[in-house]
Amino acid sequence: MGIRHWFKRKDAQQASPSSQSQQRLEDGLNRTRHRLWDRWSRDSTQTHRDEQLTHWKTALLSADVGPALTDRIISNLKTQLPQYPAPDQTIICLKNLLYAHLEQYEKPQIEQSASTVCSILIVGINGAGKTTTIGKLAHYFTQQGASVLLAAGDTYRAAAIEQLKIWGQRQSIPVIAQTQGADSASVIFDALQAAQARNIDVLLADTAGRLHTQHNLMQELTKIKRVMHKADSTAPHETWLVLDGTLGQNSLTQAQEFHETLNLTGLIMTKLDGSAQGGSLLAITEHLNLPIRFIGVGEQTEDLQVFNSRRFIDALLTAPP
Ligand SMILES: Nc1nc2c(ncn2[C@@H]2O[C@H](COP(=O)(O)OP(=O)(O)O)[C@@H](O)[C@H]2O)c(=O)[nH]1
Ligand SMILES: [Mg+2]
Repeated sequence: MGIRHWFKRKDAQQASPSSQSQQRLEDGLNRTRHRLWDRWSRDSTQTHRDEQLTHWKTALLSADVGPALTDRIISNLKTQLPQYPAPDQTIICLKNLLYAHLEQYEKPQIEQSASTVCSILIVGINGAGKTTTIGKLAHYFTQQGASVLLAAGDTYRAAAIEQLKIWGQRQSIPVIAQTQGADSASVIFDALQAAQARNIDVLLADTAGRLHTQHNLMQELTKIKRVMHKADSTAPHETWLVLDGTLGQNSLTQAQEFHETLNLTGLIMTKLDGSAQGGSLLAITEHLNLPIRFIGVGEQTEDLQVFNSRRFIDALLTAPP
């Protein structure tokens, strides 16, 4: 019985970034980069360390990195830098500290027996980007050589079912759906059984958006997990929360509550292309201690990237044009 390493298959597309996708990441993070780099001058070689650090402190806070992490980074910089560091030295030091922080939240692998369907449950609030992300993930896994099946578990709106079907049709990927108002857990249960019968590699299950404060709707998600478990005692293998990057750290409480109820195994942050607060990704990882699996940097199929901490920091700390 083999073990699957979805993100590291030998025959898969190389995970190492092309310069094109790094460019896309930089472009996506443009707003956050402007926040970080605003008023920074590379020519200020004679600027005292403290003055440079005042700049970076304000910059990190305005990019929503959060006060606790920002303070820690700044006080570490203070001990590491000479009194008059070259601005580039400051940036290299800053990058290294941020790498060290973020690296631990990178987990680019799912390890699982190859004989079972890898079932991934996608949850989050309305409009976070769940359905779109599932469409992009379907593409990603297909590129990795996996067969994929989608479950239209958002049964609240007919449009949501339709939206997922369109993603499926575009990529010739089967979608298991019922009609609007159907029981979400039973749609996902049927889909999991279908995936087992068809020997599918990856099941991606969509769910309706909900707020962490809506108790009954949160309970519905635990029911979905329970029902999946009936079809496969190891399912769901992953439960990923999709976070809207434009909300910055405002997502924190929401994420904590989802984690408490569902025991999440990862996060996906979307809309980093529309956010000036991409730094919140750093703060949120720290508070939740959960890996970031993917990030979304646009609405197209290819605007989803396996999260790579170094690439993310490099893109953030590349001055905007
Ligand atoms: N700019 C941008 N828009 C996104 C991204 N991901 C999703 N969206 C858009 O966000 C909106 C809501 O997405 P949807 O998948 O329907 O959210 P859901 O309610 O969580 O399923 C749609 O207009 C998507 O095109 C992203 O990474 N970047
Ligand atoms: Mg949706």
